Amino acid sequence: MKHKIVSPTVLFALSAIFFPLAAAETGKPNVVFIFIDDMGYGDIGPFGSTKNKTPNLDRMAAEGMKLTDFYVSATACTPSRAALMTGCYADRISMDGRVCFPGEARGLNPEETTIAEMLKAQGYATGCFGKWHLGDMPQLMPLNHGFDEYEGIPYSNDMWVHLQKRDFPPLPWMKQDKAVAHIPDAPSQALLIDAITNATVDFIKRKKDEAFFVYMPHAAVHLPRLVKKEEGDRADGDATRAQVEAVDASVGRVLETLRELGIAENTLVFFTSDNGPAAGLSPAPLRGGKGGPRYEGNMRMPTLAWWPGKIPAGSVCSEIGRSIDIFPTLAKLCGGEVPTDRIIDGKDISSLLTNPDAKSPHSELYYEYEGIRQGNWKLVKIRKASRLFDLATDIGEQTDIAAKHPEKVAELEKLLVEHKAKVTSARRPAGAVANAKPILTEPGDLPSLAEYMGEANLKTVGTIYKTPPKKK
Ligand SMILES: [Ca+2]
Repeated sequence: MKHKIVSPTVLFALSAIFFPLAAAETGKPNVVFIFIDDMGYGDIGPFGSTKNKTPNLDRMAAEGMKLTDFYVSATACTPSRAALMTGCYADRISMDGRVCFPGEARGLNPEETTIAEMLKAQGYATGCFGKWHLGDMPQLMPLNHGFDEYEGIPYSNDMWVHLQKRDFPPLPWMKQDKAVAHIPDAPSQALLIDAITNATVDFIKRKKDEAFFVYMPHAAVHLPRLVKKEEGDRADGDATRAQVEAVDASVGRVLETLRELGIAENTLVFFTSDNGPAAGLSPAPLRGGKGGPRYEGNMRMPTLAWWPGKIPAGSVCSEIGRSIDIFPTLAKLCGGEVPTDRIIDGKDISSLLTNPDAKSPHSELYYEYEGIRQGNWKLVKIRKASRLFDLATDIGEQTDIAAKHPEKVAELEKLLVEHKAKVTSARRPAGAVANAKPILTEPGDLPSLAEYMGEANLKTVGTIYKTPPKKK
């Protein structure tokens, strides 16, 4: 049994299990958090893309808020997700560094408290639909981290049989704790966006009369990028553009479902990405990409928040917000409790969403241990050397002004060293599971996801291999 934090709201939570109340009746908002994989700052219309057509995200921004200075806490899937789920730096909970692999013993520690557990204690129905990637052993999966329902892939869609030079087990499509299909082919990859959206919409429809939390981590736009032929055709055969546009359509379906059910005004929807852009995607006008040095484009994400009637329509927030702030922010908005028996790094930024004059609680922002922002000063470490930029005049981090401002460099370096010392001196362990093994060793009689969805003959556009396009 997992340790549960005893709270005065337990009675309420228990009563909510037997007498579920719609969000409108409880005064607590529903929450849908949409987390895209590897999408860059410049990939959607509201953030300046002219290549990708994203009418649904354009509308979401027009009806809600664009957050221009919202950051994730890491530059790869696993640490970024661990930080979001717990409100803690990935390093704090030993989920930094490399990503989780199939059948690995390591994952998000069940002793940590996730957003789902925090909201479940408040009577929320909780669902996770999409790519988890915080450990694939049962003890580490969503059902043991506060989610009532789970459907999706347990780790990245490139950890599959077609990734050359690696011997991966069959990639399962999970429903609750069982593999119900697997992903061996292009049609199954091309259906991931639909499958995740179908599960999300179905959950929202079933839970419309309760307060609910949906975590929707899309597998897109991570390589391999495969799309349905009609999606590819609409994007002139460009599978990357087609995937971004399919993600846009998915967001449109979710928002339309909320409108049709009459619960839009009581639902907070976030849209952001888990790290900087992978090959073929865009950080514009920022510098950076997935992994690599901590330039803005590596960790500043295209972020939207939508809550009709609560978040001012067409608003722009340029205050610093962080993915680790989502946990305490939702605790504030939904009446939940932030654990007090351990360090939680995130801070409540709920006022930024509803008050145009609100200021960020962050005087400094840290890019893991490789960078720091203070106001418009940005220091980034490149092979141990410090580069300094003025983001007010140089958002693309092109002109290093470290030599002109040695005192600012010294001040920021000192803060960065102190930050690292503070986090590393109070790290908690990752989860570790004995006798870890892959979920599937052979597909056996399992259908492919395409067969499972009745689309075995689906035509696709894109390539099944991971090999990224050559840089121009
Ligand atoms: Ca990612």
